Amino acid sequence: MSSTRTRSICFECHSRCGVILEVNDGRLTTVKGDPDHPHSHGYTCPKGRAAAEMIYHPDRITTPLVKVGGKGGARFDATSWDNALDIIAERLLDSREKWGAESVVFGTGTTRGMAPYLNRFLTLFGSPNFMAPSNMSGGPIVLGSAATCGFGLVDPDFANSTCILLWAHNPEASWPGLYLHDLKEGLKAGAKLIVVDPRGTPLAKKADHWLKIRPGTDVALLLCFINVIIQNNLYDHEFVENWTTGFDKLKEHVSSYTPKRCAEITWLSADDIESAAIAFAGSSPASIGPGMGGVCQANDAFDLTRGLTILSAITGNLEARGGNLNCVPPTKKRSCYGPDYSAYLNLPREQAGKMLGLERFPLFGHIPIPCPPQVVWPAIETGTPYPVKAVGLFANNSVCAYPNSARVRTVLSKLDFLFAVDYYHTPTTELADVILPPAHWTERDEIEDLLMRNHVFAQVKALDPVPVCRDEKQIICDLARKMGLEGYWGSVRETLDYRLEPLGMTFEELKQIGHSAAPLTYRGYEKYGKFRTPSGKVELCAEYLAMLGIPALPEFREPDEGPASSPELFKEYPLILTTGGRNIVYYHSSHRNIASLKKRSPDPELQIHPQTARSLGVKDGEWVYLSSPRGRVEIRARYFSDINPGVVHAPHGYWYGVKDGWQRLNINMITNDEPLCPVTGSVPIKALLCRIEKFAKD
Ligand SMILES: Nc1nc2c(c(=O)[nH]1)N[C@H]1C(S)=C(S)[C@@H](COP(=O)(O)OP(=O)(O)OC[C@H]3O[C@@H](n4cnc5c(=O)[nH]c(N)nc54)[C@H](O)[C@@H]3O)O[C@H]1N2
Ligand SMILES: Nc1nc2c(c(=O)[nH]1)N[C@H]1C(S)=C(S)[C@@H](COP(=O)(O)OP(=O)(O)OC[C@H]3O[C@@H](n4cnc5c(=O)[nH]c(N)nc54)[C@H](O)[C@@H]3O)O[C@H]1N2
Ligand code: SF4
Ligand SMILES: [Mo]
Repeated sequence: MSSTRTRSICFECHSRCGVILEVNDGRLTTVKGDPDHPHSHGYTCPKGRAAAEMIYHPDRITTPLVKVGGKGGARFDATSWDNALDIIAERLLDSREKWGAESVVFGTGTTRGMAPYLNRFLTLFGSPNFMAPSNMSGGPIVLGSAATCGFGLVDPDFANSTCILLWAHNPEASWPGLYLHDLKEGLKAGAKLIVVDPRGTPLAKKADHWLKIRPGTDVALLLCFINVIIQNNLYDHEFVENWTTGFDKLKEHVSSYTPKRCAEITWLSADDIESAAIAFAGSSPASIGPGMGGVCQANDAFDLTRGLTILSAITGNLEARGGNLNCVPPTKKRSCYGPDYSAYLNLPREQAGKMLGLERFPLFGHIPIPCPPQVVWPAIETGTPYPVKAVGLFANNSVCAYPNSARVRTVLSKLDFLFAVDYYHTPTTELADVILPPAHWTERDEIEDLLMRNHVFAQVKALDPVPVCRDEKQIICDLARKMGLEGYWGSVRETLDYRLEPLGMTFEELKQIGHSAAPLTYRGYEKYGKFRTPSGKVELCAEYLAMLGIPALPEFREPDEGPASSPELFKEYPLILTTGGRNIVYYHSSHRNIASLKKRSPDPELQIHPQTARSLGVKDGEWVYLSSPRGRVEIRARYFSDINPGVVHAPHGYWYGVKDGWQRLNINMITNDEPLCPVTGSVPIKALLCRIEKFAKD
């Protein structure tokens, strides 16, 4: 028997834990934690440990497939790679010929590594349209903080902090491998913990201050925090004086957000708000862990992420040890979303200017993020501002992942051509004309530098792909060759070596050492004499934004659907709905077919206060309908006391194992894809209205 142990990193979620992959006779047998990994320190979760179940799952797609019987057909036939890629090449070239290169969109879901390769492909092909859910994920943080201080507020230094503020962030479920070790180190050393979350997560319940906020009112709370800090003279005078602009305007702007007023808006108590704000500003250094879900899925996501950056700045924590760091991976401009690839930045100006969403969200022109799916839909539906006819989706289950699923499904069905790359059949691949089977992460080489602080890691192939699955980088290299895209890489090795060039290292060399880190820098602005913003300072009041039609100061707006802004609707739908709090055993709609994971969380469960449930005659564990003005889904009520009686929480991603599950169990059937945040295009899926209807289910 031949056995190997390969050190790699897990790609089942963003944490990218270090793992040791044990392979016996060519089959993956065990996934163990790598104790030497600098972030995860040996940690693994059930998803990572279930990798073998995923690879050898009977549902895995193991051959390219083409749809039989035209668009509406339900059957797929096996075909060769050559034929499948020929079809795709022909259809994409045909679309470019008839409608222009911009009529072709490539999309990914949450990052599974393909962004640089797809962007480079699009650049050579001529389309500026790379679509991803960044607008409801990391995009608003990047836009809000980069617009304020020139870098993304994504690297809290929890381990060295004396106060940790988790704002809409539950890393125990969502980022255990990346943040938990440091978080625990910080808490062990005595750091205070503040959690802003409508739900009593285990971390919230452990916190010194848990602010059980009304969903969607975060900006009001943040402006009040800033007000309290200024009024109590707890801000960092020296930093504010030397490194910020517009402090007086900010001071004036937040002055009306008194704890009393803010308490009414947020359903918190004035004392709790005040004491949490004072605890944060009174501790130095203090760090902020901004969630991506709660913070980036709101109509005022930009104001919220700007506000968080301002909070960090005026308390002197930006780029401070124990505060929020400015980390650059060693790959620099060739990092995952680096400017060396971006189709938007590398296309000729006129073609780049056609990027969908650019007109509506002009800040994207300065801080590029991918096209939000919601701006691609009208181009498919009505040809506005121009027709999109062909889409390729890599690792994305649009139908279940994106709000207003019914619309998403109709939109994708209207395309002339759709191809999808996925391990398994999903409600999205069902709509495709061609499906391609990718290699699993254990079956491929890759590098990872996104959100890895100042590191780049080698993901190392531990076994050959299940026949005839193929590394997606190879798929895209093959497609580029067939389409005659000159200048595209010829092989996987070339793509990786290119990305590693700034390190002066090849992939073979990185593989030997596992990872490489750039030096950490603190207060880099002192060395450079400026922040990377138009004024060179932290833009507390960002006058330059006004030129793009964006308010210079963060503003609170009530969620568009809610007791304050739609009181009539509130009478019919009297509960506030927040969705998508993460579940450790699943990644979005993925993993639903994996038995060891499914048994831990078989059904979608609505977290509801027992008092509310009882008043509706709903028992713990009972199946009910959850309705919104957009429709209804089936869900199991689960009593949960650590939530406001007026608020319920529903998970996302359920669809598998039930006939028409994408309609019946998928919460995005009742979420909304409008109105979008006017600056970031974020979607309002954390603060909606709903009601519960009884039904009997056997
Ligand atoms: N209501 C609600 N909806 C939400 C959210 C929420 O909080 N609430 N969160 C949103 C957020 S933040 C995001 S980022 C999106 C995520 O949306 P998606 O990224 O689309 O997430 P998934 O549903 O996991 O779909 C990914 C698909 O990729 C496949 N896959 C996994 N790994 C690979 C791979 O390596 N290669 C290929 N080709 N395929 C692979 C999986 O089998 C799965 O079918 O969902 C969003 N949806
Ligand atoms: N296991 C697992 N891990 C994941 C994912 C996954 O699907 N599964 N998805 C990954 C992706 S793509 C993303 S973007 C990240 C998201 O990462 P995070 O944003 O950290 O997601 P959560 O851990 O769910 O934390 C969000 C918290 O916000 C709270 N919340 C809901 N509404 C509001 C509100 O209006 N205000 C405030 N203050 N809080 C609110 C929720 O109750 C929840 O506890 O997770 C990543 N990690
Ligand atoms: S937390 Fe789990 S799924 Fe995510 S990288 Fe670590 S082991 Fe993999
Ligand atoms: Mo995300």
